[in-house]
Amino acid sequence: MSKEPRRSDDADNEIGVITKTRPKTKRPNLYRVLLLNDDYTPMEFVVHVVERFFNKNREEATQIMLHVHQHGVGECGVFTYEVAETKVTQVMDFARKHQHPLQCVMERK
Ligand code: TYC
Repeated sequence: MSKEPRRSDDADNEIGVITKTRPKTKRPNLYRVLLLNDDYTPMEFVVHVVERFFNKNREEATQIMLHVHQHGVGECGVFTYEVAETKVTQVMDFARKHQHPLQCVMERK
C-alpha cells in the first residue's frame, strides 16, 4: 500500500464551477399613453387632464394639448402596462364624467 497521502482529484483546488450568476432583470414592456384630438373637448379641460393625471406643469401640459390639437395625437407619458392601463381608465372616466368626448389610448412602445 502506498504511504503517500491520497491525492484527491482536486488536491490543488483547481476544480471550480463559476457560480457567479447574472440576475435576470428582464425589462418590462413599455406603453405610450396618447391623447387623441376631437372638435369638442375644451382646450382648458385637456390641459387640466394632462396636469392632473400625467403630473405635468401648466406649460408642459399646454404644449402637449397644442401638439394633440395640431397633429391629431400626442404622447402624455410612457409607463408599464398596468400603470398605462390605469391612466387610460382614469382619463376616460374623468372625461365621461364631464361629458367630453376626449379619447385616451395606449400603444406598445
Ligand atoms: N381640438 C380641441 C378644441 O379645439 C382641443 C383638444 C385638444 C381636444 C386635445 C382634445 O386631446 C385633445 N377645442
